[in-house]
Amino acid sequence: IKRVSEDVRSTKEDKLHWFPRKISELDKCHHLVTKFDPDLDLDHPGYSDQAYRQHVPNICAAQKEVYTTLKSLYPTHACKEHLEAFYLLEKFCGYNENNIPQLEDVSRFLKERTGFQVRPVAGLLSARDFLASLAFRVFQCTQYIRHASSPMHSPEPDCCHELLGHVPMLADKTFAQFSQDIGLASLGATDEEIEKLSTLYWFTVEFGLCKQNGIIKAYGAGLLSSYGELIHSLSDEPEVRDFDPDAAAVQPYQDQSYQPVYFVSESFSDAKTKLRSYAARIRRPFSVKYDPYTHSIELLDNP
Ligand code: NLE
Ligand code: FE2
Repeated sequence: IKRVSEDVRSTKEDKLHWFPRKISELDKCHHLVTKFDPDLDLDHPGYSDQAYRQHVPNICAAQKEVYTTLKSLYPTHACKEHLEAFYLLEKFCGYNENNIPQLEDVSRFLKERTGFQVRPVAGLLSARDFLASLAFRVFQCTQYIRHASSPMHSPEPDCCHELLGHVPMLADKTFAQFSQDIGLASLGATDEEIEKLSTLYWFTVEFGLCKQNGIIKAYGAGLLSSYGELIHSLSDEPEVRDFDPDAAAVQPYQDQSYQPVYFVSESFSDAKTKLRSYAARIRRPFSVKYDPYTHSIELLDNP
């Protein structure tokens, strides 16, 4: 493997989508999509609720119920990695039903465990920008909270989803690597590949199931933050298929209601191996390597 020389690099890149090379360039990965904006989306439960739209604190209403109901389901429904981290987050990071933890504390916790960090984002990011940040082990977090009228399921990510669904999982080493691998695969990818990678992300990081001691558990953040869907996903209603990245990457999905189809992985390391072989087949004129010392991306010539 050798470094791509500067001149080769610039000609190749002309045809490529820009992507961040160092962690500070994530400041440019801030493109928001207007979907689910309570000011613009007539179907949003907050559209006709002025107080919600003006961010009048409505914390207690939604938060307490979401927290306590989910917590009561975790022992039977969540994978063991989530359970372990959730226990630590309660102990050390101020997780409880009356409190919304500070992102800074959460970030400190994650950095110690897997080097992941969270940063606030003002709304819903474009898939390309969101995935690019994962390449640097940065997770961009929404900060608003779901409307109190729908505690059991929110179609959009909110702080309950980020803090209860994503954060505990990002504390696991194998899962953290899996997440970063999706991010690395996305850098400079075509729009079609981004679409497939975000679908793959959807059926794993968001809605993935896994087997543990022969029993199916949830590891997807979208399940672990929605008690309605968490129960649904482990009931006999949905269809459950073995995880296959090629199939998951093109499986149609919707983001309004519960999923009719889930993919179940044998383990995180199995999912990681399968994802790596999927990613290796994405055609790019270079390969990428993350340098954890400088938090930057090295471009390598393809062999
Ligand atoms: N449906 C999830 C929840 O209620 O927390 C959010 C999913 C975000 C992709
Ligand atoms: Fe999410």
